[in-house]
Amino acid sequence: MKIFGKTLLALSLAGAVISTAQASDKVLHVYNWSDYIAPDTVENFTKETGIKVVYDVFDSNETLEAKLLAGSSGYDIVVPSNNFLAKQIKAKVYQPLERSKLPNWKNLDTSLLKAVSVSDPDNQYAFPYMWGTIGIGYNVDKVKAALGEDAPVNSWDLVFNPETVAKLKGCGVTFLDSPTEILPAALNYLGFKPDSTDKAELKQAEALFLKVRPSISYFHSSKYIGDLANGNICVAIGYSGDLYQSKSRAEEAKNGVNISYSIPKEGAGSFFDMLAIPADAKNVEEAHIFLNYLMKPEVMASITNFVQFPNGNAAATPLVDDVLRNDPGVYPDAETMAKIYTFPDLPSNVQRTMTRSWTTIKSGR
Ligand code: N2P
Repeated sequence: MKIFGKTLLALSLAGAVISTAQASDKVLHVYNWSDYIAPDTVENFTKETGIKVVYDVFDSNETLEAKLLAGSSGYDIVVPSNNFLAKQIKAKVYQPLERSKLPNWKNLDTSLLKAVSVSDPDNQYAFPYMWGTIGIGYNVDKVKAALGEDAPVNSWDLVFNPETVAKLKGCGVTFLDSPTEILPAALNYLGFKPDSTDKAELKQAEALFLKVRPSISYFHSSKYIGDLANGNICVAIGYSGDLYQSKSRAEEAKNGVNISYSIPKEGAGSFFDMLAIPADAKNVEEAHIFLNYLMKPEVMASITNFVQFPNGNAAATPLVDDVLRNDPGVYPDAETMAKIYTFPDLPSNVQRTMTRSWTTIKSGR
């Protein structure tokens, strides 16, 4: 009996070793936006599940889309924005999610799910990870020094009024390198609908950009976080949480750089980034385990607390730091919400027109 017991123990130990070895063979390839996860999320996931994660980053929907459309991206999880989703679903680049493997789905924000179902009926292929606004991040002291106490930091005048932005040229003004998110801001500033697809109106948005182009240092969608924090630039049109991260980095560095974020009074765009599994993913089981892990309220709240973007998980909200929850720049209140617009689904021909215009804008002629 004793021997039998020992044998059993030995057998089960061997079993344990084998299953750990198997677990550590499991791998998952994640392709997410840069600066969009907490520093310990992936490590904690691996500790809990034994699944190794190969984690790559991008900073534009266009980059992600090119990889997905080319096929064999090698990724098991990707994070497209909602306005790119409908077209990509039609192009069959995603596979339907298996809800039975996602018991934590119940934690998601149902009104947000409904809103994004415009691009993905019944939320078959994707669900919201994080969202945010596109507004103005600025160095409070440098902007004041250049434009005085009345600097229009709450208005797109700051960057679209040629005389105003010219005075900021010396300290550095940057924009996201994102035609589909930035051209709408110019359209909106000109009094057109931000989702206008009218060629003549888009031409006027391009003309506006060409006027302010000499005052713009660069177009890039992630570099500004560090540059604003270090004082290398003074105004960045960027993603809300990224600009808050820039502010946090400056505070941690104690370098005297004081950064603020504003959602301009004329209105601002909002984006919704969606978690999805490519149709040709190799590690579908692991992908579902990762998605379900991300839907845990405590996991999602810890990500929001670090990246400072609101998330799509209703159950996580009470766990988010009060300072963030009460900051309308992070979690827009009703008044702020009223001036926020969304980016609609993007037909390929409109996207092409915008991309062409963007090339002209960036080259400045
Ligand atoms: C993350 C940037 C937010 C993603 N760093 C914009 N879709």
